[in-house]
This record gives sequence, C-alpha cells and structure tokens, in this order.
Amino acid sequence: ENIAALLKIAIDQDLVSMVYQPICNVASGRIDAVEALMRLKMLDGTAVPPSLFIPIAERTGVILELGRWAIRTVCREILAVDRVPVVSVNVSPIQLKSPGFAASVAAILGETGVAGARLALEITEGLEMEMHSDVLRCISDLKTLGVRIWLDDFGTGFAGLSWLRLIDFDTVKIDRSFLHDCDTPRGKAMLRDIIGLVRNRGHKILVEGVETEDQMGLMRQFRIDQVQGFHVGRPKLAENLRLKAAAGA
Ligand code: G
Ligand code: G
Ligand code: MN
Ligand code: NA
Repeated sequence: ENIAALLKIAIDQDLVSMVYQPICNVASGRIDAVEALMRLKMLDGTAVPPSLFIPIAERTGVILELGRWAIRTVCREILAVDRVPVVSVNVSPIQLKSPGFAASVAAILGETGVAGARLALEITEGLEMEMHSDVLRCISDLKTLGVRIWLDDFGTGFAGLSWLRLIDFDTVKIDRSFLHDCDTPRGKAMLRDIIGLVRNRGHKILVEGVETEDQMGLMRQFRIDQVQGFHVGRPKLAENLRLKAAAGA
C-alpha cells in the first residue's frame, strides 16, 4: 500500500511535520495552550489528511515511532523554546497499550529538559479501547511524570462516560458537533447539560470548534475554561506561532 510505504520513510525524508492550533483561556483572553496536529505530505508535496494516514499508521504499527517523533518534535520546537504553557499531543490507544510508552515520554522530557506538566496527551473517546489494566497503568505512570491527560472528542462515542468513571482527566474537550445547534433552545440545553456533567466531576472544560463571536459569547456565559477553533486561530507552523508576545514576554 502506497501510504504505508510512505509512512515508513516519512521521518527520514522530512515528509511529516507538526502544526499548532491556539487554545484560548476564556477568562483571561490569552493563549494558554496549543494543540499539536500532525501533517504528512507525499513526495510530490500533496497533503495526506490525518483521517487517512493515522488509521494506516495504527494498523501497521508505525504509529509508535511517529508518536515518539511527534512528542520529541513538540518538546524541541515549542516547549524548549517558547513560553506557551502547555502543548497537547494526540495519542493513539496503540501507544498507550504498548509497553514502555510512559518510559519513552519520560526519556524525551529528560532529554529536552521540559517539565512534564507542560505536556498534555489527548485520548479520543471515539476510538474503542477496552479498559485494559495496561492502559490504566500507563496513564497513572504518565500522571506521575506530571503529564496532563485530556479526553478528546467528548460526546461522540459510547465510551466517554465509562472513561470519565475510570480516569481522572485534567481536561475534557467537548466535541465541536455540540456547537452546531447551540443557537437553538434545544441545542443550548444539551450543551449546558454536558458542561454540567463534566464540571461536576471536577474536570476542566475545553470546547472545540468555536467559529463565531456569538459562540464565544455563549462560552463566556457558560464559564468555559478554554476554547479552540477558527475564531481563536487556525493551526500554524511553529515559526509562525509568535506566542512569546501573546504570553506577555
Ligand atoms: O487538523 P486535523 O485534520 O489535523 O486533525 C484530524 C484528527 O487527526 C485529529 O482530531 C486527531 O484525532 C488526528 N491527529 C492529528 N494529529 C495527530 C497525531 O499526531 N497523532 C494522532 N494519533 N492523531 C492525530
Ligand atoms: O479531533 P481533533 O479534535 O484532535 O481535531 C482537531 C481538528 O479539528 C483538526 O482537524 C482541526 O483542523 C479541526 N478544527 C479546529 N478548529 C476547528 C473549527 O473551528 N471548525 C472546524 N470545522 N474544524 C476545526
Ligand atoms: Mn485532538
Ligand atoms: Na477533538
């Protein structure tokens, strides 16, 4: 398969890169985190979307190497040189199940001199993952390093509620589909109930996909902790982030 072969050479050939989407603290209006998103291009420069290459990377196991590369790159190009407090990186269940994942994160933090608390790992509830004792153990080892654990895409799958019972997530990211109809009484009530459920369990709340000033107003009204979306900013290369100024340096 074409993409599978491409993934094997992607790191060596500089075909993968990371872009960073700003996350805004609603109360202060400042960018206090960014989400790292992986990009892959073919040899002719055409972009391959993550929805296509991530499942192939998972199936072929290349995700383990790509995942370590992603965390190392984020530590080197953002955390070691910029003032952005926290960077979140998406991780696949395959990584969490693989022996030695927490140790590899510890090694990268040590090698780059980055504090664990500046790294967040996003776990998607959309993907099914048996609550494997290995995964729970891995998450607890990561938390011991200070690494934050975020639940991504909350509300899109069936697993979210059981995950909330089992894992003490620092932050829960409410999926952007909940913003689609938040201008109707029914949609707004739904969003309010989900926020209540998450907040009452002590997790911080990040709402994804905020695209308009009206939606931003609703986020202030609901006292959401953080927002992410095109209204705040689109994903950018590290050199275009300019967070030093945003952080008041
Ligand atoms: O910008 P966007 O199309 O990049 O991202 C789509 C989805 O791809 C994200 O929501 C995320 O779930 C997945 N994704 C992006 N980057 C990574 C990555 O570095 N690792 C993993 N496992 N998934 C990623
Ligand atoms: O699944 P994951 O949450 O990790 O996804 C991030 C994805 O969401 C990326 O593909 C990113 O480009 C996309 N995204 C981020 N903000 C917005 C937004 O405001 N609107 C839409 N439609 N997509 C967004
Ligand atoms: Mn994510
Ligand atoms: Na998401």
